[in-house]
Amino acid sequence: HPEWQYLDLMRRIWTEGSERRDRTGVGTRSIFGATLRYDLSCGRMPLLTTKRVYWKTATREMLWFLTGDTNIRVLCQQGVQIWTDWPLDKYRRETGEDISREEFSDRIVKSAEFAKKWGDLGPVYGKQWVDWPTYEPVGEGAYRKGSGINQVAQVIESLRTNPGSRRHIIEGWNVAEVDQMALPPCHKTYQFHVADGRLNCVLYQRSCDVALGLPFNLWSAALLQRMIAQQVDLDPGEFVWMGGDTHLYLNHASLVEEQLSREPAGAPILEIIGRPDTIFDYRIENFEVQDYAPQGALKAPIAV
Ligand code: DHF
Ligand code: TMP
Repeated sequence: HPEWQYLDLMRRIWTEGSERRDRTGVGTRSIFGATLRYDLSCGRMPLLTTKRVYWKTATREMLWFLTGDTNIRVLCQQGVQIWTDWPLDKYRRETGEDISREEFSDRIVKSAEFAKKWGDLGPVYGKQWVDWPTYEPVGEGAYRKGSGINQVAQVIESLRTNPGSRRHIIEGWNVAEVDQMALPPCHKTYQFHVADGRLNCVLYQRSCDVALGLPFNLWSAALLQRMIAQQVDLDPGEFVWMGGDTHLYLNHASLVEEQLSREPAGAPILEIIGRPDTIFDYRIENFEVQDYAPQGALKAPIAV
């Protein structure tokens, strides 16, 4: 079962990882450099069965990236709270107000003005993917903003017109702007590849929270690969995940021990209903998962 790769990685980090202090102060066990490979043929997806993964939440996040939006308001409106903790942390630090996550999210939804002031994550994934900033010289060392680059649209165009290219890349790591981001991109580089009529994808993730982030990241990247494959009329091929600092937070011990006592079972299938006109027209209703009977959800605190 392909999921043993995930469980083996988790076990290896937990038993052999180096203990390191990290930005959040929580502490991790970590290894540097890891690879996972999944065959996406016949609708198969890297969706974990040893715990329930909220694939609709991850899907809504991916669709939000594709709109270019970087404000959490649209996520909060859909009840998706996976990005709320970071703006909330900033709000608490800057105002000193002791506000719950629920109330903060409500205020983001109720007031466009509040959301504008407090809900933006900076130029994160969405912005870089579909509107990478450019600058044009206007003489005497001065520059003005040029029109942004839509990397996703360009990759789809290059896959159609020049499938043999080795330059099908979507890059999130804008060196000039990382310091304006609430979190610099973790899943930072996607590369696509066409061989034998199939679309393959490599994702490079510089930093990976194996217990909470990785289950979402695997699903989301494979989802992006499936949507792009549909748009360029190729079958989905292999998805290869590569991690840099691949870690488990020390406060995830009970999740890790419970999950490592479970065994994977079943092969969930993603069906894409219909064929939207462009990569930017997919809606949550276009996705249906079959044969997904996961074991129970596992809760753990997220390091902010
Ligand atoms: N920081 C850290 N420390 N780890 C992360 O995985 C992470 N991921 C981010 C932003 N910052 C991060 C964006 N993605 C959850 C999953 C993915 C995600 C953020 C949060 C999460 O909390 N998952 C829980 C709850 C899911 C839900 O609320 O629907 C889970 O049990 O999977
Ligand atoms: P860092 O910026 O100090 O590396 O912290 C980011 C943390 O968030 C780290 O634990 C990795 C985790 N993370 C994921 O695993 N996947 C994601 O998609 C995101 C946004 C973060």
